Amino acid sequence: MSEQTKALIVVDVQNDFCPGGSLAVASGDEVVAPLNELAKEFLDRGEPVFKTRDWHPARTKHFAAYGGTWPIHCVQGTRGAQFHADLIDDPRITIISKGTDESADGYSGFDGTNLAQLLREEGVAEVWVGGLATDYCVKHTVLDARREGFEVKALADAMRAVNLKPNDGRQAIEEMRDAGAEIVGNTASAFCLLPSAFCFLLTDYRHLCLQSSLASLALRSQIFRSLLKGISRQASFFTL
Ligand code: VGL
Ligand code: ZN
Repeated sequence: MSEQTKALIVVDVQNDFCPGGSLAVASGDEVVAPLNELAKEFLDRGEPVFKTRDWHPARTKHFAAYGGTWPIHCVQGTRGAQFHADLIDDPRITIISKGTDESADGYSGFDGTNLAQLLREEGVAEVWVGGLATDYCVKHTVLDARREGFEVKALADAMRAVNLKPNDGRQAIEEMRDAGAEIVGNTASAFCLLPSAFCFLLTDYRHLCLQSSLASLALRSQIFRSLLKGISRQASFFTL
């Protein structure tokens, strides 16, 4: 359990990436609850929380209409670019706008922003990253965080993939791990030989205990009992 200063980075939990949005990620809205929980814990401990937002000009080579890959999404000032209505909103959270350059994709929260500088100013050594989408903005944010010298925990339960190709999410997790990010949460169970429900339980348990560095034995056993009740819900792993 490291005691270095941590920050939480919540990547692009915006309407256009959630069900009903123009670039909807399957089950994208499922990241809201776990990220809200974590954000509250970070804020309670006085640790910094950042929310990035994809914040494109109306005309950018990022969009298929202008030679890029994607349908129009997250145009500055539109409803689609707003954060999901249930995502935590708090004056202590710093919003990082990215993807504002009309000649670049701007997937990473570090690309063309002052995020690295802000993290260093706050003495942050380790970032926890989740959000949307695993195979694009989360992945690029994680890889840049490693390049910038931060320790990274990638929150597998609190991210979802676009999966233009079916394995993209899985592959993105591998790339993040290869770059030195620690993958916490359910994805670890993909390499576990125990029956899957049991793996989910154990990886989730480990994850939750990691989250609460002060977790007493009593709190841990409480967490364990509540996880036992929630095993069936863990099937969401397969949609990652
Ligand atoms: C993203 C595709 C296009 C993301 C942003 O937030 O992952 N994906 N723009
Ligand atoms: Zn975009």
